[in-house]
Amino acid sequence: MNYIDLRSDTVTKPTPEMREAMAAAEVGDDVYGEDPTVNRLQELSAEKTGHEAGLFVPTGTMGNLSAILAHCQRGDEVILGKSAHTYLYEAGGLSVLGGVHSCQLPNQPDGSLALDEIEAAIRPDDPHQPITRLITLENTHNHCGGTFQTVAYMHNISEFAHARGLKVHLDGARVFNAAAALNVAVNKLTSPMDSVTFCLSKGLSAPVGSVLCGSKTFIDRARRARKILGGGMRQAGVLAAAGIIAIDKMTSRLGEDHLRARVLAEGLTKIPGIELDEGTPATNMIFFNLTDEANMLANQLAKKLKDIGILVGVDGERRIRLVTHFWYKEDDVDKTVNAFNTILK
Ligand code: TLP
Repeated sequence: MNYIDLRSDTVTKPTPEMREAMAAAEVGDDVYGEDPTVNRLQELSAEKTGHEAGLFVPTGTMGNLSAILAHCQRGDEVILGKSAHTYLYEAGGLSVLGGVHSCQLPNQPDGSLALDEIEAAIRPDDPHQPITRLITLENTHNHCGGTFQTVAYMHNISEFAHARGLKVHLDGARVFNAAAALNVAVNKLTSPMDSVTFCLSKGLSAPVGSVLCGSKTFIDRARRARKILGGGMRQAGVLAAAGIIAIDKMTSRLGEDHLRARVLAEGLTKIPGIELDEGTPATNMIFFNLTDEANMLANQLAKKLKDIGILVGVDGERRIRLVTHFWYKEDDVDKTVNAFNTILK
């Protein structure tokens, strides 16, 4: 069956143009720094995000972990959100492999961390306690609903952190979605950060890869961390070629995914048993709960939808996540609303 797949934007397959570029890519051994296509992707990424250097990594998870390992020593502490992807869904890599402690603060509804709560969490100079070293943010914020934080916030937190001798890393897996929602160049959000990871393989449709950006000295340390994690790739230019197209051609169209999410959400509001989160969708994610009226749980609904060709993300007993992306087309919106209607009415 040809499924309409709303489970995630990670399901996006490469575009025909990407496949052509991958086949034609000039390659070399990237561990020797000799892959011209990887080098081009890294330079382009650094330029876009307003940083000195970039590092191509296989996944967002490895980008975030390489960043944490490059910023922190064993026994250091990272302040991050309770709902952060790095805290919830990266298998605790920072503690498992880095010996880095985490301090989790509640996320605000837009995914941000409150500065007064960060202030209160910063450790005193005391040998009983870990050393606060890094703040990690997420923008857009996945678990908070694909919400975005503003340019002013990114500047404020960076100034706040630097005044206290701390660094800030951004998990910007979908930071181009945040930039599209705010209608600003992405560097407005990323340049105040000490480092940023963004993903090529989510809404931007590349098959594999993320890029970590920061200063030259930071990226030198992160390259060593990537090697430790087994992420030193060889002729990775075949992948980077798709990444270059992801940045050049796919970032400017993300607003379409946001619009499609809004139209889909409007259709869903009228269906009994569906209670959309307030303000959803902020970008390309729709979150909702099933009420008693639905008379079924999220996994039961997901199974029924699958039987008629629609895949959705189950995010809790009664909670569903839908993510729009390049391969979710205009026609699919009506088909999706009709499918929900058929099952829930
Ligand atoms: N998110 C995936 C799942 O892991 C939940 C998804 O379907 O949304 N940061 C953020 C904010 C992410 O959403 C993800 C992936 C990552 C990092 C990790 O990226 P990968 O999967 O490339 O390691």
